[in-house]
Amino acid sequence: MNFIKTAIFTAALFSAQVTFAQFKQTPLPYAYNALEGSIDGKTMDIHYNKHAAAYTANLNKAIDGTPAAKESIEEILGTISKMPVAVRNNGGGHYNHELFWTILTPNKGTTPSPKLSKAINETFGSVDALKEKINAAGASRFGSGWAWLAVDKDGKLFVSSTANQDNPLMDVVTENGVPILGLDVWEHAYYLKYQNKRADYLTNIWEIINWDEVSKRYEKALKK
Ligand code: MN3
Repeated sequence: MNFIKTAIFTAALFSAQVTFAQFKQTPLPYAYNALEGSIDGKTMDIHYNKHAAAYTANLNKAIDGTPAAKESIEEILGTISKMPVAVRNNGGGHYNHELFWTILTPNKGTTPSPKLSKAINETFGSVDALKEKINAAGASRFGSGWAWLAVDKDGKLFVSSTANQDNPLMDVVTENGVPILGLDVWEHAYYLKYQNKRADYLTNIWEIINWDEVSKRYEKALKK
């Protein structure tokens, strides 16, 4: 009898979890230790399975039974000023990490597409100048946050930084646009390997940037 009760309870609990799991984590497209040299395997494991997983789960809880449960993540973030703070923090956390995993790769030596390369050179002078600008934005972010390369409504590239889990899609930030590259500068992204040396983490991460993915996102952002 107890067994049956437990089985029914477990089934009910499982189906309840499934019904409100609106957003899911995309499987990591490489092994946890594939980025060693720039980011260690233990950091990737904890970052993906604990930190990022919690944002996704808590976003689903925060929107359960609300109109936001039927919206895309981009729609939610675009009207975030009208949402509870839990949706802002966890919705941003979900979106930002889903982007972050894809713009990293173990395949070293990818380069910006000719079109993105031209836009980078016109806007920042060179890819190296862009890296410096993003790293400066990330290094000077006090506390936790992100450094971004994004495309504004006129199709122009810009670099910005946001606090906590905010991002350029949100209607609460001053520099709005579509992010195409985002660097996580929360301590949880680098502390095990780098401790207080955020600048070293930011230097080494360029070895594993997936320029193919950033270029794809650039093309997509231009069409919006
Ligand atoms: Mn993070």
